Amino acid sequence: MYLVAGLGVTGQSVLRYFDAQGEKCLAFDTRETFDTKELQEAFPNVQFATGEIPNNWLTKFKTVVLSPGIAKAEPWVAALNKSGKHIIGDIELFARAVGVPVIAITGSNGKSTVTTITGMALENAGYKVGVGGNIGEPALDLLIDDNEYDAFVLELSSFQLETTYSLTTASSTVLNISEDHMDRYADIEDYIQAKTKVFAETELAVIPDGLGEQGLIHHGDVVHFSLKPNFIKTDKDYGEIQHNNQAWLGYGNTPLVPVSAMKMQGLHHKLNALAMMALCRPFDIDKSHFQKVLQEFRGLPHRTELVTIHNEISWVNDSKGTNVGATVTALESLGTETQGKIILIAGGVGKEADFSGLVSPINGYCKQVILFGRDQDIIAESWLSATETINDSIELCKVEDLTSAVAIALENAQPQDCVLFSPACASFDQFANYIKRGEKFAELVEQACLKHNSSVE
Ligand code: UMA
Ligand code: ADP
Repeated sequence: MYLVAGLGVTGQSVLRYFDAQGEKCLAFDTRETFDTKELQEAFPNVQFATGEIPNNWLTKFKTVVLSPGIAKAEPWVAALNKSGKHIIGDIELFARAVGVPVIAITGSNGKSTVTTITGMALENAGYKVGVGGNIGEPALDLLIDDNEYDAFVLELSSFQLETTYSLTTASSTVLNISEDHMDRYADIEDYIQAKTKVFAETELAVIPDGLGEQGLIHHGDVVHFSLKPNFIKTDKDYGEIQHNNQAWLGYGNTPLVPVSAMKMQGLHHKLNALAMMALCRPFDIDKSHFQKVLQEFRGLPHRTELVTIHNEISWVNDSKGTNVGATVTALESLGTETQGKIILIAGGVGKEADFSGLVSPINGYCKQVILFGRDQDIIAESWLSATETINDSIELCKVEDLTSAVAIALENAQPQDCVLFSPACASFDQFANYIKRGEKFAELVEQACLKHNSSVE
């Protein structure tokens, strides 16, 4: 028998999966206040508990299906493990049951974008593709829906990979590594180890230049991608190629997509596109499908998404910028195209990150930084004590919430400036998730601009 631990999006998908398989399970959530009534009605044969695992359950289950939000290091999980229980996650259950090729995508940033465009390219080429995992649709739900998929494209988090042991993939990637979730890992090496587990049983490892391959376990083929000049040496290198006096993305001496045709802008999206094309290599699809997707796809919502241009000021929502690396990318890609200066709004739950990496792009592109949310003091303090500190000319202010942050940005922004909301933090101190946070920002911006219009009239 299984114990399903954590009853959020993942845990509930596990319950549906076991129900569909006729598999018995017990279900548990550490939140004492969690109301199990609805779940009890939906799964009358499952026993539920909250707060603590009842003692008389301990002999009943052999395996714990752990939600990604619960750390394996939690004392009660570690104790179960020590007592001989197996600890697995939803992706392990998926791996044991799946019968068609899987593409797996992890990394610190760009996962959802690459997962989406990879799914689109295969779809465009005529495959029926299930796209899910950390991106939102739980992987197990894809296994039990009524579709007969030819392939799956999964976004996997380091948390999910920690509890996955037998996933075999047609291709997989770790897109990039920058610090994230340091509240869950002893150090960056520990985090890298969780991420690179994705290569363990892959037929094609898609590796960014500079990842550092020492200690990487992979038995399959390897391709690399990079935007460094003259990077391409063999057919297994993906990068930028000059063709007909134009820059193209491609591999070896095969150009696939002209850069000028891409809707998504910025160096990071060129890297995302290269990774996508390399991941599709085992499927041998025509370049016209890559071209179509990259010509049409504008990017996902809440990722450097333009909310509005008002009085020549652009307001950009990058609520999915939940770590330092993502915000650095957003500052660098918008900074080079903004004629004025950037006002950065950031803050929230810092996940014990090192925020000093933001100082240099802030000094390069910003005129003001507005911090809000739980860890604003920690962030400001880390900038003051960093080797390189924020220039005196840049105003640093701290406010309680996003409403005040938008009001201050509105007062200070001038024509040609860009107000960038890229928190570099998780949202759960003040919002349910990054989507709600991004929606709130867009709503506040619309209101602020309307108010500003009526005061000017
Ligand atoms: N819980 C406990 N005890 C704990 C912690 C959590 O019982 O100590 C319970 C909570 O009470 C809740 C459940 O576990 O009932 C929450 O589950 P969860 O935190 O594992 O999250 P899910 O709702 O299952 O959503 C997860 C991913 N969330 C996390 O990994 C934190 C979602 O990614 C993912 O979309 C979903 O599975 C489907 O696969 C979100 C995310 O923030 C977007 N991911 C992180 C990221 O992208 O950086 C990794
Ligand atoms: P993830 O699913 O890994 O969080 P997303 O595709 O949702 O990635 O993008 C999240 C943020 O990361 C975006 O807001 C963007 O600014 C940044 N980003 C996207 N792709 C890359 C990349 N290849 N390298 C660095 N940052 C990126």
